[in-house]
Amino acid sequence: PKAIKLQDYTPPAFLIDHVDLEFFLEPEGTRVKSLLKVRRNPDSSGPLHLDGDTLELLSIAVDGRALQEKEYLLDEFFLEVEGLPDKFELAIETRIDPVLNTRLEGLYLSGGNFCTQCEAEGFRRITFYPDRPDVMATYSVTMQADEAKYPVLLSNGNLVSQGKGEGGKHWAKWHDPFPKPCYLFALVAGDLACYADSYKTGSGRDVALKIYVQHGNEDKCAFAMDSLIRSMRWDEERFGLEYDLDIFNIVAVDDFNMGAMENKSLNIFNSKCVLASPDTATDADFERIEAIVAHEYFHNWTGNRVTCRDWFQLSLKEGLTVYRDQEFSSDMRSAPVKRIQDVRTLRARQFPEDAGPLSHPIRPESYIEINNFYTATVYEKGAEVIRMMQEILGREGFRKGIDLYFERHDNQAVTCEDFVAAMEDANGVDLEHFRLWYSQAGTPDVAVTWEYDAASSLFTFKLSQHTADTPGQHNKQPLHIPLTIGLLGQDGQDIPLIQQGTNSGDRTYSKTLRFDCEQQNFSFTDVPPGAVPSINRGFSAPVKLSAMYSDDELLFLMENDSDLFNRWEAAQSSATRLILKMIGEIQSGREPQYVSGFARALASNMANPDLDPAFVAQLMTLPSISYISEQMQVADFDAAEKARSFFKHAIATELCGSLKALYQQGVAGTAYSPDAASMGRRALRNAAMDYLATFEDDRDCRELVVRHYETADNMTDRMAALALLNDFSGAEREVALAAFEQRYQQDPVVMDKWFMVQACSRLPDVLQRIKKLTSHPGFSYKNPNKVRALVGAFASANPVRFHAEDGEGYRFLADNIIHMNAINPQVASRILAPLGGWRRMNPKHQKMMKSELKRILATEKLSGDVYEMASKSLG
Ligand code: DPP
Ligand code: ZN
Repeated sequence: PKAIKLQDYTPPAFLIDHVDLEFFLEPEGTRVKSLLKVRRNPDSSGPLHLDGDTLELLSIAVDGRALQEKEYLLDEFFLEVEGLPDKFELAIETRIDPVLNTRLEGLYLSGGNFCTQCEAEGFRRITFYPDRPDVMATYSVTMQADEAKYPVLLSNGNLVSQGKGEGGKHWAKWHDPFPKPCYLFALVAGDLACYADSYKTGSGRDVALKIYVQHGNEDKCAFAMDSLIRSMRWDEERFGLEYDLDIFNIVAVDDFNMGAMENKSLNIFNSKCVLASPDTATDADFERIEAIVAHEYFHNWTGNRVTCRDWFQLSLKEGLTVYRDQEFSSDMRSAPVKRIQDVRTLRARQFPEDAGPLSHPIRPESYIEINNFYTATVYEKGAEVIRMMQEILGREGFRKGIDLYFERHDNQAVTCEDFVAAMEDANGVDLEHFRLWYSQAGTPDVAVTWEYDAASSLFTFKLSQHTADTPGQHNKQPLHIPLTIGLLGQDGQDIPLIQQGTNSGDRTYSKTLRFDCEQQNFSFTDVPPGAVPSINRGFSAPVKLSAMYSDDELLFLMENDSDLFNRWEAAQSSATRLILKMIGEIQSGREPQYVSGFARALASNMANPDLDPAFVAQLMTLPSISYISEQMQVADFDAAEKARSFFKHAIATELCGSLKALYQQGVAGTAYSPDAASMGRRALRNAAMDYLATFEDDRDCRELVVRHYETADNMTDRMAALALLNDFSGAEREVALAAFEQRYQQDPVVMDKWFMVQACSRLPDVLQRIKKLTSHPGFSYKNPNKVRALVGAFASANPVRFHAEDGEGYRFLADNIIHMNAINPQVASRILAPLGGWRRMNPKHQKMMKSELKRILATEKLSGDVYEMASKSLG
């Protein structure tokens, strides 16, 4: 397979103004008639190039005249026509087989219903078309199907007309007045229940809101609907962006490669990202649903009204839209807790990606398969880059930039460069240096030391930055890093910051430094002795920080920092440091040593009535084994697991009394509600239980967890207990898992949790159990959620067992990737990344992992998706 390069971009030779599609829907053999209004692009030249994949061409005609075979060039993946007039109508008829479509790209069947997924390049599996985002057209779509089997017929835009056909068929015609690229096309035909509501926009437009789900799931739509309405209001208030059509539809399907898709006015969702009830969804699920509903809705402006010129610009819409959904969730819930969660995700997914063989800039320069670039880097780091611009320009300045962006580019397909230019022009600033974040990969290492001169009361930060080489990128430049800092006095209070050489008029307690050289100093005057710096407050920049804190200074920040993010950060740094030390002791055969300062600082936060329980729960959650292992030269997951468990148990022993009290306080029963305060209380109580469960050999504690499971009146509590029981080696585990299965076997969304929790068990026989589960009646290789829950979770979230000494974990993953390659290459390639982690393992494991990668690469009919991931991972 060949790489596609950003530098090779050329505008399309022909543009399309309008698309008229007609579908005759049948599971085996759907006919698609397409009528295109085409005109030559004055800015380009060449033949008309139409993409096509797995299509049977039935006919092609230009201005009503059928073309002979010698008049066009038909290849496996395209159709080209030369010698065309400047303006013409092109009629094409194709045949496709939705029932055979297991890749879930293009038109396929899920639960017997027709649905589509066209981003990034699925439309070419429906009809011949210039399948690239810079060709934008208006669409009319008519579909005809059996009325009894498919009573609901949906597409983008407004319903224009509908009627009955012959032989039990009916039809509907939809029209979307907004020009769009074909990746935003969608069609749904099926037997679905509808949950309806409405919304009045700021300017008075009435919008009908509908969520379509399988019959029986109507009672699980209320929260998604509420999230949608709050998103619509929020986007008006925060960004002045109103919805632009009279209908907004969401359809939930069980078989879906992604979380959800922002097709114009017809969002299609993975059902796990829509359906929620207290009995079936955890608090984390509720939060995720709220965020994804918002994300897809926000795409209506950032993505749909203004879209990407080419797929290298993916972060233009994804980074920006993730940033917007993060801000929304932050306003709906606790801002510091949201920031902590987002940084956890960034560190768990993006930092390792950027430090490994798949590292790429947020605007990649080449790809083999674009589906491989829906990455944490493009999404989450992309959002961080947008956040930094807001940090630099201020909230109002950022809003001015957004306004100008839409003023200039509405209904256009543009580039990341256009976005940054709008930010610059609206604010009269120069972001030339900042732009490097778009093209330079890798996480910068920022080292901070400081000096205090008592005689002059001068406190000096000494900053240095370095970004390590990444594949294909060497000798990195220093970046423009907005680094927000503060200073705490010995009393724990913030000290006013007076930067040397600047007007000391404004009293501020946090300041964003423009750190844009390899080494730079920043001095502050009138600082009393003993001040402790707080650095990268709110995680103002996505960097790896090393600062010369003493152990006591970290604990001091953990107890006192007014910036709650950094208070949490201090706890994470402190715990990481302690656990790494214990790992060293375990590796050299000694007993790990426990120091109690951390527990005392934790206890003081637990006892602080001014703190949000959701925040305290975050503070109590120790860094993951994966995160800890990433701080080691050579990963040792066994030792990391032992050290972390030892540490947790020691904290639990020291704080046993307060943990039990915290747990008891939380019991007071109120009806379940998914609001932030109730979630926080549950999180805190479950965090306390998590520590108490480390007394695994104590009967009372085992019983506490069992009782927690049995008496839970919501999924959050039930899953919290099940996750703990799942690691117990006694009968309790089997009893609980069986009860759960019994209760939820009819609900595929909930059964994903059941598969996943088992895939993540610490018990030594976990792989045997997983293999058995692949033949469970609820499991299917054709359902991406199931593959991700069982196989994906094992490889990415159970490092201790995945990296088992005998290499069986690697072999299992490779077997599954090879198997999935033939069914659904996108899913196969998405679960491959853990094998690329070989560089950080010991020589024995390196060898085993590399040999599995080689085995994958030797597979016959290897997809471009898997080829790209495996070859890059092997290096
Ligand atoms: N559906 C994916 C998302 O919304 C791709 N656009 O991010
Ligand atoms: Zn998106």
